[in-house]
Amino acid sequence: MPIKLHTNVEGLNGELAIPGDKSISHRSIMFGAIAEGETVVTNFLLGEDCLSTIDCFKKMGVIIERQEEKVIIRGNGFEGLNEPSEVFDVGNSGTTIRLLLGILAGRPFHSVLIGDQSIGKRPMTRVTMPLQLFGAAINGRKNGEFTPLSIMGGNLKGIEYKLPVASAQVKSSLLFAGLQADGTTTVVEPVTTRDHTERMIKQFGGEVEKIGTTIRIKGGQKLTGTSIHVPGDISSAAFFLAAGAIIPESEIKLTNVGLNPTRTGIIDIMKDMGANITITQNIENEFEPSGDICIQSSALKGTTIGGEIIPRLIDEIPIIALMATQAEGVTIIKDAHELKVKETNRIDTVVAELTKLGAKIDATEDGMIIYGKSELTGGMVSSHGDHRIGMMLSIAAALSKEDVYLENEEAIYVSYPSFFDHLNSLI
Ligand code: SPQ
Repeated sequence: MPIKLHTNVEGLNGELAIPGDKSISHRSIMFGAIAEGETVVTNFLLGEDCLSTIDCFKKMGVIIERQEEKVIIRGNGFEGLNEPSEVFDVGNSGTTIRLLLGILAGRPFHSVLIGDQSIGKRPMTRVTMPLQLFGAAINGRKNGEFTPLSIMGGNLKGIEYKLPVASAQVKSSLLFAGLQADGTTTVVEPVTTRDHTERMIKQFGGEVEKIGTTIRIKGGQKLTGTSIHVPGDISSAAFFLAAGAIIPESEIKLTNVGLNPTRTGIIDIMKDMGANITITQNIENEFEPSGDICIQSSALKGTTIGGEIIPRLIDEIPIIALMATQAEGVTIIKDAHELKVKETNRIDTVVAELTKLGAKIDATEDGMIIYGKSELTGGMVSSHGDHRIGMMLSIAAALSKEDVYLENEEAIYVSYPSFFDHLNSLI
């Protein structure tokens, strides 16, 4: 059943504590499980994707206790992972399946991985092919490209690998395999991507060397359990940053948001577009920087987004596209082919759904062109099962004077279960 969204909103005002970062939450469980001793995670994201990660590690016998957003993992090293008697179901989570494959690549047992319909369409050869070079045996539908996948790991040898696509998931998967391989593994990225895995290796007492876009890791390292405080997810904050910028008479404060420089492309672009944004950095934290962000509505202008900034804002492109519909002039988004292989083809879904609401927007081969400023109208829109599309459309509806209905709103719960409560609290 479609839900009726809030429309004709006259200003969003108030303060929000943004829930924990999804990328960091996944990794905290994975590293907690392969480290030795107890890991305590606070402000863990209770989104469905991260709960899928917990479920997979429980199936390998790892003891994981959860009290609300606090999670305790009792790790016993890589050797503490046992052959699962059940299939791993990663649900909608690309991060879970790709990073888990890197861990399983080094384990001398058999496992099978499946996910939902969207996962069944996402490319896996980008991970399975280099993991096979390490020595893992992996099979899957269409020559290993799609789920269901099966893997038999063990006896890995370090590799040198140049990533053909800028992907933090592929890089992280190879680093997990590298930790279990004989010798050194070298991964070269075409462009720097989010570095939460590298930061977390150090937080767990491991070593990883990074020179420019080259990352080296030695196999056989022992990691030790630690404490992880997960900062708020800047990709979730992005919906309220954009809403605050484009809904007139808005003023919103977002507290304790992750400000890792590999994730803050949205802030750079918003400043470039003329957004009234103020950041107060928390006391410098070597693990993951964070701070408070204030946004006030202001006039925006179009811009061009492409090149090295793309991996720093890849998940924010749907909401940036909406912002661009409210900016004066043309916005061009290019070099963003990767959007085609996310939970949906995000070039197609953004263009189709915003067009339904009256935006002027064209799809291109590697992005989109948005012509501002357009008045948004009512209609029936769909998340297409993609959380970021669902949240973007909920903010778009707030600008419309007519009724807007959203199909498949439940997709939002994979990364932001309290999204609608937070939106309502600002109206
Ligand atoms: O986990 P999933 O489904 O791949 O989630 C997405 C998202 O929008 O939340 C992508 F669709 O985020 C990815 C991100 O796009 C999370 C991620 C990570 O945690 O390492 C890295 C990015 O993907 P990639 O393919 O560029 O490595």
